[in-house]
Amino acid sequence: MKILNPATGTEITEITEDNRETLLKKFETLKMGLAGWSDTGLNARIDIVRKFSSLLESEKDILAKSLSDETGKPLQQALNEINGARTRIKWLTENAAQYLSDETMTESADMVEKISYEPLGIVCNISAWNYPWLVGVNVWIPALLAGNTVMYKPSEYATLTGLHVDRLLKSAGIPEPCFQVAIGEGKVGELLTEINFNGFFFTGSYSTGQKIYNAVAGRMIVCQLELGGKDPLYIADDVADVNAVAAGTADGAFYNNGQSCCAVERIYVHEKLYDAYTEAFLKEVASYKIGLPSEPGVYIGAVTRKAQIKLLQNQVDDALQKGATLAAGGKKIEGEGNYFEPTVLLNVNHEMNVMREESFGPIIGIMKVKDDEEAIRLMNDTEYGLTASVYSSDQERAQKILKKLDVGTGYWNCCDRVSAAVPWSGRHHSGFGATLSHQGLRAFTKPKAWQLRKSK
Ligand code: TXE
Repeated sequence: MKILNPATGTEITEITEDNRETLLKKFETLKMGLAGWSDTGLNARIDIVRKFSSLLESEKDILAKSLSDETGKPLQQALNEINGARTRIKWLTENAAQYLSDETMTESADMVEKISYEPLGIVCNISAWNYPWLVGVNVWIPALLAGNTVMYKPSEYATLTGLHVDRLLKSAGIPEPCFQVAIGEGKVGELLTEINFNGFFFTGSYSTGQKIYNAVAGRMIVCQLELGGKDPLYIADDVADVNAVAAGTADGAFYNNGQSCCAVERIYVHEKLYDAYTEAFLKEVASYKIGLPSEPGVYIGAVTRKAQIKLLQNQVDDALQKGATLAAGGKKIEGEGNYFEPTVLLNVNHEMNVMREESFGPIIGIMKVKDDEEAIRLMNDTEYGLTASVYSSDQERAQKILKKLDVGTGYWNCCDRVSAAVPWSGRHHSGFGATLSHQGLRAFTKPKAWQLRKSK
């Protein structure tokens, strides 16, 4: 398998993909590691994971460069990702003892009722490329803390990062048979779904999530899916500082080239502020530096997958054909690498694909609405349900709107952010199950109820 640099189109290296035989061998290895790892005390596991986090700190420049080279992400954003991964690991390690230890629920003179959290066993994590460190940490860190062994399949667009993960986990003290990496494209993922894992944790697109869910459905095992989104954002008519809000929300749409599961994908603006907001938004977008990910100050790097350029162009063409106005960008940037201009479409509506299909790129539609009710109706008009955001100076008004939205995360005066302290979960085509928070720690366990009578 060739690893290409999406910013230059050049080959970085070539790596041998796994096949059915090598995957089965790795699975057998993980089986051998399970008993020893789950018997290792929780405190010892936490110590190893903390060591891993300090290795990330000491190698962050090497890791960021490698991530930037294989995904086209600006170097600074790659560094931010590694720092962000360390913040998540900190929360998970600080809270693991509280949420993974036995809990006594009732205790009387002769009876104790408690819960213990046992590892699921050997779990498989098939993962995405857009934030390989962050979405990876969400899964393999709590899985390992809880005593599972893990098969990690990084995306074929983040293979080098996957190999760094493996190397650094082992350097930190994770025993060889407790963590294995599966290398390859979609067909390797497909082969993994045929293997008898005790749980599947997938991060990626809706269509692949659906295939994986179908493939493992008959086996009565845990299957958790973190999928895409078409996340809406509403600007109410009472925001105080339109310029600051326009800059912050443009960042929510264009950071990482819009390739974030919780990127702002459609914007609704109250008619009273529409002109002022769009003017400030366009000014902000015009200020973005586009260029090689390694160049200082670059904000828009390369789009990771070449095929996405065609999807973005189709969305623009479809919108223009149906009456949208092109206010910025609109096409591929000619030359080496997968570059697409940061694109803003106005006068959009829900007949257009750009307001309904995930774009996963540097493109946004902005639509005028007359009141909160119209905004709520349009924000809910989607097959996805990951996040939604409301900007208003009135918390009560914002929360009233957010309560009516069928999403896993509601943001007030912020967007495109993930915190380890609260669950990360989708609804509908955005998937189900949760990572992060206490729920995400326990997602890799099966509860055992203990009913213990002290005397007969
Ligand atoms: O997904 P793909 P990508 C979402 C994001 C977007 C998608 C982008 O919104 O929709 O992920 O990630 C493997 N059987 N999120 O392009 O193509 C493939 O090799 C088994 C959501 O990577 O679905 C890769 O390793 N596996 C999010 C992985 O599946 C298969 C956070 C994902 O590939 C397979 C981040 C098959 N048939 C991104 N085909 C959230 N909600 O938290 C491919 N794969």
